Amino acid sequence: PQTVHLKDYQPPAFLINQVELNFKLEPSATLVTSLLHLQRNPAHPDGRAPLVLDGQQLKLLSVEVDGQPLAASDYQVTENHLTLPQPPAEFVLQTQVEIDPANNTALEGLYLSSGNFCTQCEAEGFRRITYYLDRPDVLARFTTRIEADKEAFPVLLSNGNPTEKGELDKGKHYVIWEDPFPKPCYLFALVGGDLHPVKDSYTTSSGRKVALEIWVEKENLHKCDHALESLKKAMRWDEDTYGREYDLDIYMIVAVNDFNMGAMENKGLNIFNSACVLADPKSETDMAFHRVESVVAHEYFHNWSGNRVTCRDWFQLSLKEGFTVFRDQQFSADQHSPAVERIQHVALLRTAQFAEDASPTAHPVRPDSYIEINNFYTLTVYEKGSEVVRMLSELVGWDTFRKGSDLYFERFDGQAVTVEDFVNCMAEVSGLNLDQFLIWYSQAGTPQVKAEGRYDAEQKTFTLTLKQETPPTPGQKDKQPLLIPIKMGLVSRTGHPLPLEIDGEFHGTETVLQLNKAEQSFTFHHLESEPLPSLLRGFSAPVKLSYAYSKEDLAFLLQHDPDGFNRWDAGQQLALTTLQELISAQQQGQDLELDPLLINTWKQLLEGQPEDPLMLAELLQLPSEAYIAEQYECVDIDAIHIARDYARKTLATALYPEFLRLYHLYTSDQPWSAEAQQLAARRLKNTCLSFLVVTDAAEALQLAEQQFQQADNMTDQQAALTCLAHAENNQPGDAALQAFARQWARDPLVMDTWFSIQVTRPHPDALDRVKALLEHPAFSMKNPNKVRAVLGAFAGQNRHNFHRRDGAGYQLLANAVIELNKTNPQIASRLVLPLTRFQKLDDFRKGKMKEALERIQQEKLSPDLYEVIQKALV
Ligand code: DPP
Ligand code: ZN
Repeated sequence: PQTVHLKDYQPPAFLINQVELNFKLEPSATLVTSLLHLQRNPAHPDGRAPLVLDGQQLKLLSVEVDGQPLAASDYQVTENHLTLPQPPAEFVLQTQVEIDPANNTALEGLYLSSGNFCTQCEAEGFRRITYYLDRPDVLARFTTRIEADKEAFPVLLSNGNPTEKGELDKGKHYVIWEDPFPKPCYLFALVGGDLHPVKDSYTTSSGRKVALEIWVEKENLHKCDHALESLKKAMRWDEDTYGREYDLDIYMIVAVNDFNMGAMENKGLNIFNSACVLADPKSETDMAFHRVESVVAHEYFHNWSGNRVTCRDWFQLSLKEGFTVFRDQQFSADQHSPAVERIQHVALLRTAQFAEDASPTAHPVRPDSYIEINNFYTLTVYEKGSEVVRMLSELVGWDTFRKGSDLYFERFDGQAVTVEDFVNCMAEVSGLNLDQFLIWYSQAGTPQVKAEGRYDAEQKTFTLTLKQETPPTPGQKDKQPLLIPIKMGLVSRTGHPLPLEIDGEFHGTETVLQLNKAEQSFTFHHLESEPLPSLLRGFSAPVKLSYAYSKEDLAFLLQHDPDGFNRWDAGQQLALTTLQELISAQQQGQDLELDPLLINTWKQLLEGQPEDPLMLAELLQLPSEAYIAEQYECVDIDAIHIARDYARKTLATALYPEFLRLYHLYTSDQPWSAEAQQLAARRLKNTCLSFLVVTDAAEALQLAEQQFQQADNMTDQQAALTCLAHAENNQPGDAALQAFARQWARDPLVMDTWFSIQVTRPHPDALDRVKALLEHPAFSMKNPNKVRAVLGAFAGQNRHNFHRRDGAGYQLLANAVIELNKTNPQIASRLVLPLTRFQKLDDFRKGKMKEALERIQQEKLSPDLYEVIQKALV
């Protein structure tokens, strides 16, 4: 496999102005005829360069130039290319190919999902449909004619507007679609199938009426309302917040069951994993509702950040993804609790993304090389990329950021651009020099910031010293200091925010320090007594910040920090410190004893009438095993699990009456509603239930059983089922699981959660259950959602069982990866990642993991898997 480097970028030798595609859809032999209006690109250095088109797994039937068939000697065909050595400067190329959607298990290009035709072209799937310049900087106008059997495929969709349709002989029909906006081929989409629409319309701020359509299988028609409402909210929000209006007359979303990603922002025709569009309260949880809303918004926002302005090359992927994730996070914060939204994003970032940034597959937000671009749709490109955009917005301020974004969209509309183009817009409107800031895009690894505070009682000053260091990552030994915005304040020991005076300048009670050297000090004046610093408010930079707080300080900040995010984080640090003491005790063979400070702090949280029940539910989450592991250079899987489990049980036992009181307080017999208060009540109540049940009290199990049977919504039903199925005594859980499977056997999305609940069972029988579930009739290796629900959830969320000392968890995953390597390389390459995270484990487990990887390496690997395994085993 070949490595592609950012530094080798060259503009394309040819441009394509116009594309006319003609599809004759047949499951095993679809005919694709393509007419490309080509012309030499004056920006290319070599005016005599050959035309090299990308194409994979295509059966080439004919090639014509300006209507004249070419002889076989006039072109070359290889596994990946069709080359015309001496083409004219401007001409029309017609190719005809045959493809086999029915056997396309990779789910890239044109494939069948539940009998319906659909496409996935990002990043490089279009080359599996026809010969083309499959790169994002070639933008063309597309006309698409689709022909198919009318009975089997009554609905035929593509990008843009439908311009013509009609009946043909032999029960066939056709539709022609025209997309007026030039686009790269990764945004092409086609759908053909027996689908049904839910329709609505939206009037834009300038008064244009847009038809909205969600296309699903008949049995899912009742699950579309939430996506439709979310779409309308997102359209309004983007007008209000970014001044961006939708541009076509129609916006369509199609739900498909087999999909590698969450969803895809094809121009005017989004294709979605059904898990990210369908939602009904009876069968989907509040979390699923939230996911649908945010993914619908995300894909909609791409219409500007991605489609109207796109990426020059795939190294710039974060240009559209980081910015769009930032936009969808802002949107969610505006719809819900901003602090809780922030908490949940940060929790994901600093477990999973930080782990990625410290792993063999670590890469900068803008990678500088890749073998398979599909391997770079990562948390680093998406989530860290979004953090980088967030820092920019903090540095220049929202109003200026908005000006910069307007400038970016105006200046680059219809173009394929780079990260520098975006950052330069921000520099231009703000007048700031952002050269150092750009290092965030090119330097991998999570920066560590050590903070130290010194109070001088005589001078009445507090000096904060900040040191930054980024650990080496593969291929990047030496790191440069970054520009790190540290939002902070000082809190008095009586719990009041203090005015900040630095070098005679007043900053109110909150400021953003700009750390841009390896070490820097900031001195605050006129402080009558020693303050407590509240640092990195709102998680203002994606760094690991440490400060030597005492546990009492943390308990104090948990109560008094004016920043909601930092209150939560103080609670997390308090719990973490307490858990780390238990872990040490466990490692030294001592008896475990939970610090009463944590119990008392939680007791205070649980007393009285909670001000913010949603936030309280967040405060009651103990740090995950993955986040605890992040704190160690050498990770003790078993001690972490035992300590956390012990802490949970001890808290649950000590605070049983408090949890029970709140459980009842927030249990109501009102019917389900999506309203915020109810949503918060469900979350808090179910958090309490999970603590009650770990005590194994008969009363608690009964409450869970009762809730399981009586729930009128999936949030409550699933929460109760999880409690029962994760209880040590497996009897009530197994009975509930059976009942649940009978109730929901016909709903594949609900069955996904049924699988996940079982494979995340924290007891030693989990692995055997996974093995049995892989044989279950509802499981299929061909369906990515099922693979994620069983194997992904087991390896990712059942850490200590996946890391069993006998290596059986590793072997199980390796077997699945070997199988998927042959059918769906993208999914195989994702699934293998947990096996590559052995750096901080004990030698014994390391050995077992490497053994599993080496066994996979014996196979004939796809480029996807080759790249990951080779990085892991260097
Ligand atoms: N479907 C992916 C996303 O929207 C890739 N563009 O992020
Ligand atoms: Zn995206």
